[in-house]
Amino acid sequence: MSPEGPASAVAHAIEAAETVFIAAHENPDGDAVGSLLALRSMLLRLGKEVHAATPTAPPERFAFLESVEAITTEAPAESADLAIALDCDGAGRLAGLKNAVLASPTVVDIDHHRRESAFGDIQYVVPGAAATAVLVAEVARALDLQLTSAEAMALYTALIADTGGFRFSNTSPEALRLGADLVEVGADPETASRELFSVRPLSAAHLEGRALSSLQPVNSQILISTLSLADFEATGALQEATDGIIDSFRYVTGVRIAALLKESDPDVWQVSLRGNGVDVASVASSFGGGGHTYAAGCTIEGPLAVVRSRLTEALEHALMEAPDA
Ligand SMILES: [Mn+2]
Repeated sequence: MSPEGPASAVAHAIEAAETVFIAAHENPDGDAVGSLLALRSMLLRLGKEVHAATPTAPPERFAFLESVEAITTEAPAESADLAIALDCDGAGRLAGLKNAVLASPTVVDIDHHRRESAFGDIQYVVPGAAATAVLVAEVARALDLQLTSAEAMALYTALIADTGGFRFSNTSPEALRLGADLVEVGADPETASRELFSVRPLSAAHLEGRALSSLQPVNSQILISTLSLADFEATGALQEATDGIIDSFRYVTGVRIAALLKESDPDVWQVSLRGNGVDVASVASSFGGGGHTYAAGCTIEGPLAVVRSRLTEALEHALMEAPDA
């Protein structure tokens, strides 16, 4: 690692490369897409040949971001000089792109998730950072690049995605200062918040209605909502329409753990967890998932009743371990 710190080490690796493959995690969220687009634009301005990809395509909601259509789901035909993975808590999150990323002569891991081990030759992993976007902004600084308004918009979108619009506990002075800097160089906060958090099809509103009517308390502190494939079929909503639904019941009075189970394939349940002062990352990782202390996720397979009871047991255990509210 260079003595100036990991952002400079990343900058040097970028300067030394001609071709760069940048990738973010599957089911890319705002931080993944925004960080990827900003870094892509920065690299293009430096004259690099850039290939930007996510293992699964960015959701339609990100269409307002410039050049989002340039993100492919394919690995580059030829190995790039440098590969940079963004916002991945482990190389496994690169799914189908993992081998192509790891095949590059130099691999950089830029991320802010809490996890066991980093990967790659250069690790710029700061679990305390509010978003990967914060680290990408540091790389811009290390490269001496002034951000364009499109880059600022992409990073601002990433920042509000991971801080819930500057509402979550990761809303640090650093995150707020970066937000201000990004608005100063052209990010549009109203458009970013509206497109990211509010605009949605009617089918998504109907799906949220089903999620809320299915709310079942396990006890006074654990609340579980379930959306089956039948719910998606009946409403016509897409899988990604569940974004944000869990936050609409997370703060029901007295609740310390909220869980949303959504069926992505028959008997395959994508579990989102939110803890109010309760570590849910450990629950997610016990099922092979991961995430942040108070916002994590995992996949559990099996019939709903079995999945629910396994999850409930783990959640009750996490609650027992947690400090009193
Ligand atoms: Mn992130």
